[in-house]
Amino acid sequence: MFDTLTDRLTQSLRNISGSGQLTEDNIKDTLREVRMALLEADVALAVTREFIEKVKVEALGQEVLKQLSPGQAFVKIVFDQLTLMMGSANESLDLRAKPPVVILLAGLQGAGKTTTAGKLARFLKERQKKKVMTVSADVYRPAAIEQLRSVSADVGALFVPSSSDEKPLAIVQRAIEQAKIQFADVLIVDTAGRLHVDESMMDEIKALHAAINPTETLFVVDSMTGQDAANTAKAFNDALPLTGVILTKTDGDARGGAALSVRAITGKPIKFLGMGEKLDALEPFHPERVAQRILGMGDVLSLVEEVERNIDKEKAEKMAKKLQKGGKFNLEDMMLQFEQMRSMGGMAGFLDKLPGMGGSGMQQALDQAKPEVAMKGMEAIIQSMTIKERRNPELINASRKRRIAAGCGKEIQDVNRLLKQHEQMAKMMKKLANPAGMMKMMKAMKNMGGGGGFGGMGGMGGAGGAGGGAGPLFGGK
Ligand SMILES: Nc1nc2c(ncn2[C@@H]2O[C@H](COP(=O)(O)OP(=O)(O)O)[C@@H](O)[C@H]2O)c(=O)[nH]1
Ligand SMILES: [Mg+2]
Repeated sequence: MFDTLTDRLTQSLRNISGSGQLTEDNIKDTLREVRMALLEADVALAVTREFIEKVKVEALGQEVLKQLSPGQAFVKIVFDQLTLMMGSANESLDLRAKPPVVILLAGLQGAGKTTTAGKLARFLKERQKKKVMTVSADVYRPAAIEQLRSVSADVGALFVPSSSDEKPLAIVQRAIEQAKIQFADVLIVDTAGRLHVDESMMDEIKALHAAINPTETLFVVDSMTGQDAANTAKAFNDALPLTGVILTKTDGDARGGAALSVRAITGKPIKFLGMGEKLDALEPFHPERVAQRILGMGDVLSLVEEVERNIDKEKAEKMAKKLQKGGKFNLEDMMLQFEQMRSMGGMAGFLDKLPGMGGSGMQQALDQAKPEVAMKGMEAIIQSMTIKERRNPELINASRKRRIAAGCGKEIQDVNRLLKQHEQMAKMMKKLANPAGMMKMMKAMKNMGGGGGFGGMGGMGGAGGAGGGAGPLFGGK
C-alpha cells in the first residue's frame, strides 16, 4: 500500500535544503510536488487543496528549531497533517451497549462485506473475547448466505441461517432474538450490495437500519477504487448514520487515495483495514502509523521527536534551577508542566509508566476523572491571561478575573479554582525544590524501580514536576 505515494513524497521532501526558517520561497516547489503526489495517489482534489493549504499555514507560522534543518521540520509538518487528515487516533468499535451489540455492514457488491464479516467475527472473538454471531440479509444471492455460513464456521462464530424467500428485516429480527437466547455479545449483520448506488438498495438498508438501530453501522469499501471510494462513502453517509468505514483490499492498493480522502469527505473514521483475502487479514486503523508508512521517513521523524524532547528537558531543567534558587513557580511554569505531562502520553501514560499504577482500576478512575479535559480547561484559562499575569498571579484581582473568565468562556469560579490549584502546586514545588525534598523524591523513584519508564521524562525537573502536578489535578475534581 502507498508505495508510489511514498516514493514521490520521499523524493520531494528531501529537496528542501538550506538553513534557517521555512519561507514561501523554499517550500513552494516542494508543496507543488506534494500536491502532484497526492493527486496521483487519487486523493480528491478538494481534500488535496485543503491539505496543502494547512501544511503551508503551519510551515510559515512555525519557528524551526535550531537543531533541525528546514527540510526535517517540513517533514514533521507534513506527517502531522497527514495524520490529522486521517483522523489523528484509532477509533475502536463501540461495544459498550447492552448485548447483543449489533454491527451492520453496508456497501456495494464485491466490496468485501461478507469476507469482512468473517474477519471481524474472528477479530472480536480472539482479541476481545466476545461471543460472536453472524447473519446474512443478502436474500438476492443464495450463494452469499452460504459464503457467510462458511466463513463463520471457519472462524468459529455462531451463524443464523436465512433463506432467499425471507424479508431482510424478518431475518435480522429473528437473529437478534437468537443472539439473546444464545447470549451472543455481538451480532454482525451482512447485507446485500448492488453494483452501483441505487435507490432501492438505499431504501432497503435505510429501513433495516431504522428497524434494528445498530450500535455500529460500518461502510465497507474497496480501497482500490481510490477517490470513488470516498464518494460512495459519502453517498452512504448521507443516507445512513455511519459510525465508521472499513477499507478493504489495501494489499492491492498502491495509491492510497481512499485512505487519505475518506475521513475528510465523510467526517467518519476509518476503523479497520482489510489487507488480504484470508480471514486474519484485518488490522485496526491507526492514522499515525499509516502516515508514517506513507512518508517512509521514520529516521527523520524520530530525530524531530528527539529534538523536541530535549527542548522540553532543557525547559524543565531551567525551571528546576529557578525553583532551587528560591524562584516562584508561576502560571507559565504550570503550563510547562501540562505540556510535559502531555508529551508523556497524558496522565494515563504517565501513570502507566509507574509500576503498579497501570492497572485497569486506575485506568477506570482516570476515565471518570478526565484529567486531560480538566488540564485543557486550565490551559485555556491561563492562555486568556496576559504574560504579566502569568508571571505574577498575585496581580489577578476581581476585575482581571472577570476579564480572564470572559476571554475563555469560563466562569469566575473556574478561574478561582485554577488559582487555588496553582497555589497548591507551587507549595508542592517548593518542597521538592529544596535539596532534601529532591533526595527523597529520587529515592522514592529508585525504589519504584521504574528505570526504563523514566527514561523519557527529562531529568529531575521533569520527573519531580509531573509528580507534583498529579496531586492538585485530582484534588480539584
Ligand atoms: N486481496 C483482498 N481481497 C479481498 C479483501 N477483502 C475481500 N476480498 C475479496 O473480494 C472479493 C469480494 O468479497 P466479498 O466479501 O464476497 O464481497 P461482498 O460482495 O461485499 O460481500 C472476494 O474475492 C474476496 O476474497 C482484501 O482485504 N484483500
Ligand atoms: Mg457478500
